[in-house]
Amino acid sequence: MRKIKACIFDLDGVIVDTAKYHYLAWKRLAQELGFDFTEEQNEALKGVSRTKSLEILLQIGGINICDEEKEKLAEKKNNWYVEYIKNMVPSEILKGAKEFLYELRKNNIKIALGSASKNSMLILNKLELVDCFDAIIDGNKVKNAKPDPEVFLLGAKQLGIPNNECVVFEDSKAGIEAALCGGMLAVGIGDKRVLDKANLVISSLSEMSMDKLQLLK
Ligand code: B16
Ligand code: MG
Repeated sequence: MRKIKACIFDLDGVIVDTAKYHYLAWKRLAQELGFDFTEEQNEALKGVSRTKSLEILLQIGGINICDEEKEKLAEKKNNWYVEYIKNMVPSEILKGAKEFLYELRKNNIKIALGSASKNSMLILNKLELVDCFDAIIDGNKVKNAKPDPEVFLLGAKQLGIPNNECVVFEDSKAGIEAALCGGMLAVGIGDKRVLDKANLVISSLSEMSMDKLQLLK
């Protein structure tokens, strides 16, 4: 049986729910552009890069603009989003996340962040979680978005652990695909029907333990 030596965590939807702040900022942008953007439509943006999220939003609004304009809009959205997340507090950490991170640390399991967000440092600082991670890989360090495995491969490399001894925790379908494609085990957080390819699906990190981790296959 393989022994798990490292865990790599997605941020949004696994450690914290920043999706609600992304939604507020995208909705504000949509309204400024003259159309509505529902919470249901926001589902398609989870785990997706900022640029790709804007493409989806513009498609919903039937808006066609040049790349330069797109860049301006993405920046505008991000400025609003940063304003919202500046007020985040540690009590917003999702159920069981901090406890599981501590348990891993106690058991000498290496820990990395593998997130698409370019704002991950700001978020981890607000949540007072920076010291929990041995490596932080985010949207500033990778070229290819999930389902490409780049973010997780870089995490494993930085931790110095072989890919097949790493477990990825993800809430998005694309993230699960990325982990499996990188030769890692994947634990889905959310709906079993959506994350059906994962090796295990749980509803929050409070369901995880060292025993469950080592029994994964
Ligand atoms: P930013 P994750 C992702 O974070 C979010 O789920 C996604 O909605 C967002 O568009 C993406 O980060 C980029 O975020 O605009 O802050 O760079 O789930 O990969 O932790
Ligand atoms: Mg996520």
